[in-house]
Amino acid sequence: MWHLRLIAFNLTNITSSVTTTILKSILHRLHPQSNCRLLFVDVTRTKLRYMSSQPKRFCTENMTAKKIGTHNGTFHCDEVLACFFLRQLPEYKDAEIVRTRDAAQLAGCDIVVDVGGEFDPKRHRYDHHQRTFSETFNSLCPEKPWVTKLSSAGLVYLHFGRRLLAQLTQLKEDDRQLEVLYNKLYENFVEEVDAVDNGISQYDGEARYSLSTTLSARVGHLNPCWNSKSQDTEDGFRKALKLVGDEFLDRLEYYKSAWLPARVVVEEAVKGRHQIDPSGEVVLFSQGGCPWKEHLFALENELQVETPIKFVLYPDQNGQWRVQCVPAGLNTFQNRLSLPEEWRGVRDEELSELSGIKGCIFVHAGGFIGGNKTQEGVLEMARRTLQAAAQCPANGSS
Ligand SMILES: *[C@@H]1O[C@H](CO)[C@@H](O)[C@H](O)[C@H]1NC(C)=O
Ligand SMILES: *[C@@H]1O[C@H](CO)[C@@H](O)[C@H](O)[C@H]1NC(C)=O
Ligand SMILES: CC(=O)N[C@H]1CO[C@H](CO)[C@@H](O)[C@@H]1O
Repeated sequence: MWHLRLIAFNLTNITSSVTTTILKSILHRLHPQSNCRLLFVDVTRTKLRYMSSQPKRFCTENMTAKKIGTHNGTFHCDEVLACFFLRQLPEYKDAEIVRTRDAAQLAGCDIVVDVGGEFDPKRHRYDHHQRTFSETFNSLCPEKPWVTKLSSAGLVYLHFGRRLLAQLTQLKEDDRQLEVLYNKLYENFVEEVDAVDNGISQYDGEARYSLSTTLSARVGHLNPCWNSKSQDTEDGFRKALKLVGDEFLDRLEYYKSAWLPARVVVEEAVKGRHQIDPSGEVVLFSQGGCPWKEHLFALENELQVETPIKFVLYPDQNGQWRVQCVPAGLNTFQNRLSLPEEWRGVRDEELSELSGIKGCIFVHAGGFIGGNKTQEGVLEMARRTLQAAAQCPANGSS
């Protein structure tokens, strides 16, 4: 379906409802299925520029900048982020941000976020405050796992995020890498904004300490204080737009140029794991220091790895080798299989004697990481741990 936009000039003498009817019928005849929207230019303002040389005509070009509507008064991270996202798209690049609660002004906006009491993507209305609204990413896109109620930031991200990222990264919209980034930036940037705006706690119970430097908190601080002389929010809103924009772009840059390339390293290691050890429970990265945990969990799922991987081996900054245990989950210190209890906290010769593996350097007291001077050494440490666990299955995570 195509959108045809008509701009009518010089209509001051005709009442707008009559004009609307006439224009709609013309449009309908031009294309019966068209999704017609009429935009009237404020003739009193544009007269001088357009009227003198070009009297009475219909024009199918958008001669006015687009308008993004959002509420005025105190601003929050969600609508600031939503406005930033929209402004990255070609069609809203130079859009004016109209901050108001006036229904008539909002009706004249091309897109409205965080105000208006409506969620209707077809008409580009993205509010989440109405009682009837309970959408989450998962409810709108069942293939995605996130069940946090959406704010205007998440709503706009959900509908425009892929195009936004394609625009900012030059990746194609159907590129698998773009989808990975799309997921990552929802999970590690936008979801937090959605949750804070909707008043959803991270966990039950009382927090041990307060987090007062989140992006949402910092945006909040850009509002005028309750007792400031000026309650004007325009300047603060502009600062907030820059703050959230810079931070989003910075994060995107990191995920694109550092985090995503690590995925390639992990994927190769997972695919080649049987060449390291026939068990398939040990992977080796030829280069250390890359963020591997999340990728490993994601790739085990994607590549349908049946026996969970227990150890990763990689060189450290001194050219020695590390054996590190794969944790039981992303946010836990438990391991799928820890290095043997009797090796923990023991170093060098003593450890080599104890383990019967030459060149051992250390095993951390927590049992989650160890070192040997060579690749063969750390592999041997992993193998011995696997063998011990096979003989005594209870020696699992700790
Ligand atoms: C918001 O805008 C409306 C009209 O658009 C105005 O009446 C109201 O005073 C404004 N509120 C604040 C807090 O600026
Ligand atoms: C119409 O809108 C598009 C997208 O926002 C913009 O690139 C183009 O310059 C506009 N055309 C005119 C004549 O303003
Ligand atoms: C440098 C060094 O001695 N590395 C040792 C690490 O462990 C392996 C496996 O036992 C030994 O062969 C290496 O000599």
